[in-house]
Amino acid sequence: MQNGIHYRTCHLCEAMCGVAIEVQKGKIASIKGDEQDPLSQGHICPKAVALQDLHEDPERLRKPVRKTADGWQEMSWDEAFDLVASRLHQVRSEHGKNSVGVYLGNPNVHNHGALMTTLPFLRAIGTQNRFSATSNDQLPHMLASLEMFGHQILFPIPDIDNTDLFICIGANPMASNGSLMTVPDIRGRLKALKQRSGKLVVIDPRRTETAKLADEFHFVRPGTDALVLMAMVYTLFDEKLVNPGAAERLIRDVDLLHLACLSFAPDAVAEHTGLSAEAIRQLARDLAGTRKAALYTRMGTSTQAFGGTTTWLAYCLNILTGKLDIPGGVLFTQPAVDLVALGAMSGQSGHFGKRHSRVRKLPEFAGEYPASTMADEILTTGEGQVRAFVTVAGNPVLSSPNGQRLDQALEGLDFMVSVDYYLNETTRHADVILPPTAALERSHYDLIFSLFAVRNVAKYSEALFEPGSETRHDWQILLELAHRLEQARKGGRLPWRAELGWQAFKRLGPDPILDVMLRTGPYGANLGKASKLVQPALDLIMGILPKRHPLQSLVKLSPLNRRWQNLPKGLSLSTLKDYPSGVDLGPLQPSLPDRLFTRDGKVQLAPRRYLADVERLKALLEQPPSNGLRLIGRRHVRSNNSWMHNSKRLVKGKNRCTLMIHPEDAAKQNLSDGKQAQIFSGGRSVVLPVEITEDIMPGVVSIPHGWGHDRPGTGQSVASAHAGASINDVLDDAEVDPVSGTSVLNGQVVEVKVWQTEAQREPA
Ligand SMILES: Nc1nc2c(c(=O)[nH]1)N[C@H]1C(S)=C(S)[C@@H](COP(=O)(O)OP(=O)(O)OC[C@H]3O[C@@H](n4cnc5c(=O)[nH]c(N)nc54)[C@H](O)[C@@H]3O)O[C@H]1N2
Ligand SMILES: Nc1nc2c(c(=O)[nH]1)N[C@H]1C(S)=C(S)[C@@H](COP(=O)(O)OP(=O)(O)OC[C@H]3O[C@@H](n4cnc5c(=O)[nH]c(N)nc54)[C@H](O)[C@@H]3O)O[C@H]1N2
Ligand code: SF4
Ligand SMILES: [Mo]
Repeated sequence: MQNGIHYRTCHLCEAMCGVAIEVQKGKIASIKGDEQDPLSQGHICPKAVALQDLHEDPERLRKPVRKTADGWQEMSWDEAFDLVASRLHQVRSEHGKNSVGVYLGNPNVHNHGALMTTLPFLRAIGTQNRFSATSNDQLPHMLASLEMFGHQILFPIPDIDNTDLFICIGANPMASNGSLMTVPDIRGRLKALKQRSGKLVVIDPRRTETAKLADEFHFVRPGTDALVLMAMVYTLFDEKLVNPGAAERLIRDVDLLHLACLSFAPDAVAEHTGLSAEAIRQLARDLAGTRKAALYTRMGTSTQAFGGTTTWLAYCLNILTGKLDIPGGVLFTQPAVDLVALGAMSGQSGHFGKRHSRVRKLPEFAGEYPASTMADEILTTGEGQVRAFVTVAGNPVLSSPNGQRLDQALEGLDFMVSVDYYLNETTRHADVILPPTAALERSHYDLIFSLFAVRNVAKYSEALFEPGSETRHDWQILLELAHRLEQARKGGRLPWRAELGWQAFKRLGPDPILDVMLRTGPYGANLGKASKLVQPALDLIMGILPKRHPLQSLVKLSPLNRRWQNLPKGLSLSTLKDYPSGVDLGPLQPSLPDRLFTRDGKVQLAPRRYLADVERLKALLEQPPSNGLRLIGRRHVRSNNSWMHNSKRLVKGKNRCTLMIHPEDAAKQNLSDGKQAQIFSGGRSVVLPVEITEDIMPGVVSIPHGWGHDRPGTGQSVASAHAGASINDVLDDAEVDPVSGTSVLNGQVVEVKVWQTEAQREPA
């Protein structure tokens, strides 16, 4: 593009804000919010302008590079693909397919091309040693969705625009812009909540940016939310407030949940949690007594010792009080590309614990082992040891617990390749780095985040800049590697039919597939008058067929789905191109029982694996509340996980990578503001400046994640100049939530002391 305004979706976080990028003479002149975007209506956060920094960053890799004795050397794509495929194949031939490990990072889910080629790529590698950011993140939500609703990506989304009570636990959307709740302009939406006399309640160990807007705020001790939620369940039964409303006939095992909560009266849990018994009872009463209400939990309650059970209980509370599937409560979305229905149709609604990891016997989830055990699988010798590794859009050295151990593990590999455009803490261990095109050089459609949006919307953005002839998209890289690996395994050319498939995808790319998905999706082809004839016949057939017949799901997924007939039809790639700011498909709507994928068509309120965890929760009650300091994480609106710190505009200003500590705890250790503190756990430690604040609960300290850019051999000079330290260098990878296998990133016990330099410790 030479001159003009380009409309697209910002792909940096989950909020899907519409941006208007002004281009002059082939360069970005400005980036503003797109007022016409139906979801974000002009809102953007400070990160949006960094889209330009990312695009123009001279340190962003643009050609494949190989590590040599004389440093990194550029190579051609053909050489790079040959080298990578032959080395991976060699390791696989010598040591078996599980000797290759793969880690998929977060930006993959913001990239429809990469998403469509991940499966063939993983299949071609054939390993069981797969890992991703999921187990450092939303796994407990996926597990609860799978166990309770029968589908791992069917999430109940808070209808924040219509609710009258929003209870936000372990999430800070004012910094994160929401997660498993795509909600641009959370500030505006919370303001609107107040204007209609609604109420915001926040429960968090830190008085966060979101808490500062709350009508009611409670400190909670890290890792004890499950006690609070159990006591709320107890109160509902005790005070006869259970009323699932219309969903009642769809729920099973209410009595089992009742039995499970009996040991958790508010008076029994209060001291452990930091909330008073009366506050807990009142929360339960408010939730039950407000018709339109939504209780929402996220990172702080998911990546902690009771991540699985806490997330389950949060879902239960919404169900017991009749919030599931009602406007203003929590609802399932109906996106234009319905990955939920597509997944179910192809038998991919999810699985858990089908096999266990070699070293620590941790359960797989959706075919992946917990990221916490990545280093074990690389470092522990024996049959099945990981000797070659692939990372795609991930920086696990900074994002997974015990990063330094992972650092060592990656350094000892026989071969490593990273698909990434930065030379960072993880990719510096690679033998070859394959850099994809920049985001503005490719088209964009949010396959995943449309599933979480607080309104149904669809938006397609074309590439803003022509990719250079020497660059490759993520999907091209993954597809090419997959193809070569398949060929290597088969010892030559593939059968012609298979070959034809590869060639077709290579030529066409992901967008024609997206087009087919849109056209055959619930807002797809407009049948016009024909539907008058087709529909009654179809209704008859559907009435006769068993509920779980494949044809049922096919119709539900398709434009024949009656529920959506009053909405605009005829979505395709070309219609979306006519609406560059996106198409509004309306507010979230009730969808039960159609949208349930459980075997008996019911919501499972008390799955066994959660009931089995109740004993562990009881044991927590028997321990005295610990007096060690509990370490938690945090996010800041000008940062994005580990990879946006090379933008000067984002890192400028005061250092945000600090240790937050309450004045009482600081005094005990003689720490003062700005002084360096050392944070210990096991043999691990980091050093950070102290930030004393009353906003954090006594007994709790906080460090943001994604920092620690002082490791040698990286190629991000701005990030290195604002290095900070990595919280994951302190966190123990041995701690996982036993229910789900999720890493415990919040609530581990640490010690904090004044940092004594070597010189101070041993005076000469
Ligand atoms: N202690 C602690 N740890 C955490 C968290 C926490 O709260 N506390 N949060 C966790 C969460 S929620 C997440 S999602 C993870 C994130 O963890 P990861 O996904 O491992 O890491 P990111 O920091 O997102 O790094 C993304 C990488 O992808 C590269 N990249 C960016 N865009 C693209 C692209 O389009 N294509 C390709 N090929 N590469 C790209 C970047 O250069 C960078 O190397 O961190 C987790 N770790
Ligand atoms: N600016 C910015 N935005 C982002 C990201 C980013 O790095 N920066 N990352 C994106 C990603 S990948 C994700 S997954 C989302 C995450 O989005 P959020 O879930 O909103 O993430 P956080 O801001 O980390 O909020 C977690 C909160 O949990 C609290 N907490 C910690 N431990 C506990 C506990 O035991 N109990 C309770 N109740 N609370 C606890 C913390 O104090 C913190 O306020 O954000 C996304 N958006
Ligand atoms: S909140 Fe910021 S980073 Fe997230 S999508 Fe919107 S503009 Fe982009
Ligand atoms: Mo995440």
